[in-house]
Amino acid sequence: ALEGGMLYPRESPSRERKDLDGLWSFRADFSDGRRQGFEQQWYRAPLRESGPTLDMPVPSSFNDVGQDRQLRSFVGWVWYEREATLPRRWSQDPGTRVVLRIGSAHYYAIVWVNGVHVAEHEGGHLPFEADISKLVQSGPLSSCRITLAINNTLTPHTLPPGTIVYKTDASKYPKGYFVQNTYFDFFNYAGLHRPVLLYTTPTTYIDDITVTTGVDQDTGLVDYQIFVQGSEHFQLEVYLLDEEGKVVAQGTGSQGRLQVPNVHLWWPYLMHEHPAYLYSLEVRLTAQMAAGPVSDFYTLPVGIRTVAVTERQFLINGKPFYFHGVNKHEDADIRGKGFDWPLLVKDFNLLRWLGANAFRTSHYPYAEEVMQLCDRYGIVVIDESPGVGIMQRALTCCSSSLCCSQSYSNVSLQHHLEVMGELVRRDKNHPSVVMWSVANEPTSFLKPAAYYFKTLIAHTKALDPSRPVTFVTNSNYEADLGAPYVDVICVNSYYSWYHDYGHMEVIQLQLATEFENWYRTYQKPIIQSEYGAETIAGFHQDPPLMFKYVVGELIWNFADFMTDQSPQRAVGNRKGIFTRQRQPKAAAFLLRERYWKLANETG
Ligand code: BDP
Repeated sequence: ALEGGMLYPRESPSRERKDLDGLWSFRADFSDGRRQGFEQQWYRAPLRESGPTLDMPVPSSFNDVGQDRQLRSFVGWVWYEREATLPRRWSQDPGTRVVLRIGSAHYYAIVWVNGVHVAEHEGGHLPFEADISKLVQSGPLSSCRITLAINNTLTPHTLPPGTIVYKTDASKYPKGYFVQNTYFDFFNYAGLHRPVLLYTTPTTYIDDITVTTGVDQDTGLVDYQIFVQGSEHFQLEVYLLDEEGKVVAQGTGSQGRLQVPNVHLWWPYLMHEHPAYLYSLEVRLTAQMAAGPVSDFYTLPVGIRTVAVTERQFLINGKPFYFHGVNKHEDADIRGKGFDWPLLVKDFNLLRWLGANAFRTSHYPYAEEVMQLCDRYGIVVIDESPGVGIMQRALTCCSSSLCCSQSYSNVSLQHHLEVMGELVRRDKNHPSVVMWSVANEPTSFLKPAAYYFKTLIAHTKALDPSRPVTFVTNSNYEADLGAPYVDVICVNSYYSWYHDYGHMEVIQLQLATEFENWYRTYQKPIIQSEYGAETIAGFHQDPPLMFKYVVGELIWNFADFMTDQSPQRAVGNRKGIFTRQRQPKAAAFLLRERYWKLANETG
């Protein structure tokens, strides 16, 4: 899954894009074992020929759009299909490369075009592609049929992990009865959650670009590396344009350093009067092919900034940065985890209203469009992998440590390494991303956690030496075996919420002890990466910066969100400072006061 680049599909003089969002045909495979679709090869002919279909909007989770309880909690294979009509030049010009791109399909996906298998992908939160040029150019067809089979089953080796438990007691459960257990606190929405599209490039094309930036006095430094596919004989020119469209630096070749005099740095939005400054890196490729010259153009937004961590501080452009923000979810009524522009813009407007300068993508990578908006709005991001609920002592799956050891097994680790590879490849060029989080609340006090997190964090740092790496812990400072390897300690705690219920008077003492213990042990800056909204009253009377080494606080959670049903969760998790419909609760007004105060003091 890691061959080649994963540049966001942008139109350019050499590239076209065709969005395939809208209504798709859909069917869930309710057969025993869920294999009927494969046995009957539903991808061979239009889906309506093998049985009834539903209209399914894309992007959206399939769970909440219908009235069918069975579909809402369906576990297994669902099938999506639609026809795409192609411009003739795509299907007739052998110099055109046609790519099918799926923004995300939760969780495991198999893709066919005109009945031919073209791609498979594991993991629900990252994009994948298939080059379908040969297929669309092989016949007289000017349309193609795209079929996806998507399976939302979570196992000890998926990210996030889960378990399937068969209930065999015939006096209590029907034959073949099973449940999907998960070890995280949000609903396992599934389907085509993000845009699906087709795009073109020439057959010799810009496949990937990696940019890292630095600053030397007034000069910005942009180190670039460009990967080209399709030919070994090509020329590359790169131009860096400022916001007025003026060329401020240029270079040639696959790699190099651009120097930008009087640089405008990318700043978080509260730290500068002209924050979030974005240059454009225009890459122009020319190649001599047998059929004649070929050119490809790609433009990448570039923010020039530095990130560094010291013993007590988190520095952006050399200045101490204090995270005052939120944890989010991709979650809303009806569409579930489906990408939605109005919701996205509303959320960013709310973040600004709140005075929040940062969020963590709890607990999985968010849509690429979200990351682009963070770059443009100057919102700082801790970019989290889907490593949530790793090796929870699963009560229902085992009384022994069987599934626990599976989640820290080599198979799981290998997949986690690959997911970090896909995440870094997708998000490496976003100036808003200042830190990677490899996991949330793993059982990092268990023995195998040491090797697991050492390996995972070292791997992530090797992929991207320019950013700090962390995971978010709720283990005790003495017991945590992953903490030695992180750059910033991120701790979740729910004082007077999950223990000492309601005793807000002990929060200050417990918080102080916890921070001091962590700092004494590791001499690393600390972020309070979660705390319950209901305890905010206890927080807001504290002096804003009690501890010099605490570099941030991210409230749990931005908005109410859906969870599985359980006695503790009345239609979802209600710790949002906004309702699920994005109306502020009283806590939002309190937090707003605190954040704007912090903004005035720290930026
Ligand atoms: C934390 C988890 C988060 C939960 C939250 C809660 O990281 O996913 O939703 O607790 O209990 O432990 O509300």
